[in-house]
Amino acid sequence: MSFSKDFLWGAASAAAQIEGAWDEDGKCPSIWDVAGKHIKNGQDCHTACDHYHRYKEDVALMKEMGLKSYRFSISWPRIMPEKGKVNPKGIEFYKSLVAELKAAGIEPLVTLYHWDMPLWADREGGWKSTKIIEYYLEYVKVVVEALSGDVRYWMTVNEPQVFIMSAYVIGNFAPFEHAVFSYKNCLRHMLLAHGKAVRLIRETAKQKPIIGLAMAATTYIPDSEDEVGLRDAAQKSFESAVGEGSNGLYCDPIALGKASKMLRRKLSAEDLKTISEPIDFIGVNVYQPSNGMINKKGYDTSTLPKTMMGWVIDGRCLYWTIRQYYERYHLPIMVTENGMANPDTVGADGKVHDDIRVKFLDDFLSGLRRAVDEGIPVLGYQHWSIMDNFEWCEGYGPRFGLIHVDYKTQKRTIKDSGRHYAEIIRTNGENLY
Ligand code: GCO
Repeated sequence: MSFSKDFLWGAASAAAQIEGAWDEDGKCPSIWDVAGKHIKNGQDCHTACDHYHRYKEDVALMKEMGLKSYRFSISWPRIMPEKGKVNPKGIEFYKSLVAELKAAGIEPLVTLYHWDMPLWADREGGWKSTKIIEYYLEYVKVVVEALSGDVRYWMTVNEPQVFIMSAYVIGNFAPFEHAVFSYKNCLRHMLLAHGKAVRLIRETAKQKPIIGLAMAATTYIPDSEDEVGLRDAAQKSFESAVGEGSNGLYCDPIALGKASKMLRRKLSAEDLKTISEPIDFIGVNVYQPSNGMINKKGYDTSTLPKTMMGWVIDGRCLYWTIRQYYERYHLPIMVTENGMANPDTVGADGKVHDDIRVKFLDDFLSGLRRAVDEGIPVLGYQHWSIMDNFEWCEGYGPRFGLIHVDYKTQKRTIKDSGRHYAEIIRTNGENLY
C-alpha cells in the first residue's frame, strides 16, 4: 500500500500566531493579546505575519507548493467580540479565506479553538466556568452556519492538555493561572464542550462533516518490538502519570467513553455519553517522544539532534504515535501538526537553506509512510507550520515555518524544506522510505 491519491498533504497554522490585525474590523482582544510580560523580548502577537491582510499572497504560496490541504483556526474574538454579538466582518474574513483556498484547490481544515479565548469570556472564568460551554457552542454554531457550505473538516479543539493543564495549572500559557483546584472542572468543561460541539456540527453543517480534534500526543517509543515491548510502550503513552501522561486522561472519555481513575468521580454516566459523541478521526500533534522524560535508561538524548526549542529529533515517534493511537481508539488518524523550530535566515543567494528541516521531513515522513504501508487509515499530514510565526511565550525567535517570514518587511520566502516538501507532495510520497 502507499498514499491514496486523495491523501491530504498540507500545513497548519493558528489564528493568534499569524493573523495580526488584533484590534481591527471589530475584533476584541484575546487572552493572548494581553499576555504582555509573559512573552519574551517584549514581543506580542498584534501584527504577527499580518496574514489577515496578506492571506491572498499566502494562499498563492500554498498553491505554488502544491498543498492539498491547509489547517487553520478561527479566531473566536473576531467572530464574537462581545457576549451574544456576532461580528459580520469577522465572518467575512474567513469566508474570503475559504473561497481563496477552494479556488486554489486546497481543502480547508478548520480548528474551532486554538487557544485565543476572547477576553470577555476569560473574565467570566474561562474554562473554569460552566458558562464557557454555552458560549463556545454559540460561537461554534455561528461558524458552522457560515462556513459549512465549503468546509467539511472540523476540529473542535487544539491540544486541550496545553490550554487546560499549562494554562490553568502550570500557568505558563494564557491566561497564566495556578488554579490547581479547578483542574478537574476545566477538564470536564472542555470535554463536554467538545462532545456537544460534535453533535451541534453534525446537526448544523450543510454537508456531511468530518469531525475530530487535535491532541498533543505524548508518545513512548517501544524499547523492543516484541509483545512485551509494545504493550509496555503503549501503556506508558496512554496511562503513565509522568510527563503529561495525558493521552488517556484526555482522549479516553472522548474516544472510548471511559474515564481514567482521576476523572471517575467527576464525570457522570450522562457526561460520558455526551463527551463520547462519535467522531470521525483523531488528530495528533507530534513533536518529540516522551522516552527521555519517562525512562531515561536506554534512551540517551545526548546523542540525538535537537531543535532550537531543545526538543529531541527522533523521527520514529511519528510512526509510533499513529500506530498507538490507532490501536487504542480504532479511528482514522490525521497528523494535525509535526515540525521543528530552527533559527533560519535568508542567505546572500536570497534562499533559506534549512537542511536540518529537510532531513527532519525525510525522517518523520518515512515513519508516516510505514504506517500507511501497514494499512493504518491516515487521512493526511499537516506540517507545522506553513510559515514562521508567533510561538506563544517564546515570541518570534523559534521559526517553525516551511516559509520564512521577515517580520520587518513581511516578505515571504519559501525555504528549501518547503521546496522539498512540495516535491514529496508532487510524487505523493513515492520516494519516502
Ligand atoms: C501546538 C500549537 C502550536 C505550536 C506548535 C509548536 O499545538 O502546540 O498548536 O500552536 O506553535 O506546537 O510549539
